Amino acid sequence: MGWSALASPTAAPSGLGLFATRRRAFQGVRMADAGSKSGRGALVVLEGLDRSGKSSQCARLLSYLEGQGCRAEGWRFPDRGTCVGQMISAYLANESQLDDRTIHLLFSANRWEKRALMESKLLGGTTLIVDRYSYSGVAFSAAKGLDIQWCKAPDVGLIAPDLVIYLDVQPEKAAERGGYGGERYEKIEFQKRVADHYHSLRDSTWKVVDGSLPMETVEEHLRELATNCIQECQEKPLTNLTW
Ligand code: NYM
Ligand code: MG
Repeated sequence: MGWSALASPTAAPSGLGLFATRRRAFQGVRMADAGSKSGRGALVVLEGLDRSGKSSQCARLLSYLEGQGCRAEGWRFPDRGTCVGQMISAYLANESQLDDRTIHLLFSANRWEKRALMESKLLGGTTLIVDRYSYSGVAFSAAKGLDIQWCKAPDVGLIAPDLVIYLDVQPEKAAERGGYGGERYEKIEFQKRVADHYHSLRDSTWKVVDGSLPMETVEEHLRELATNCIQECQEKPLTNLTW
């Protein structure tokens, strides 16, 4: 409700001119990266409702960055490849039942088990484009009625993102996009509550992109945001999430 969208049809970047500027800026990133051992990677997080386009945009952004010679990896949470991730996956597929607080803590544990690797990748100069992070953890669990402060607590001490991009799509619109996949939480009434919680989690540092714009327009905004972020945080220390 009333989020000021960064990307609107009237505010769309003016095509090639702006993009050429960004491209030059990005070459600056590469040169600085090559010349300085201390240049770290950026932690860029995409958040949004189910079917908001995050996964497609993460993939597009990643291949763009790689094409620019930037060392980058695509990550996602939940990471279903770990033992904890498999428990989460079974729960989401309705193959197992878990208490609401238990599954919340498993989602958090799934981020904690990747924290050390995340830190070493970032410090080693690799940018991580991450599809969902702690904000999903809080928004989805709080939408079930769990206390927000309780939901935030287990993620204190994870690495703080350098950039959070929220792909803003109305729950009704998201539901129209090829339907939901049948996993737990993929119901419009639930997604509306999730959207309300995302709204209250958001602070002034978040970049909200109108996810209902054409894919290419969204992609261009993400390129610009990520490029700026990578450039700006190279010399900044990593910080921990404190909420
Ligand atoms: N989800 C995701 C949570 O409930 N808590 C979390 O901490 C995270 C990371 O899992 N509906 C929910 C959001 C999604 C579902 O995510 C699976 P995806 O991006 O569809 O694989
Ligand atoms: Mg999903």
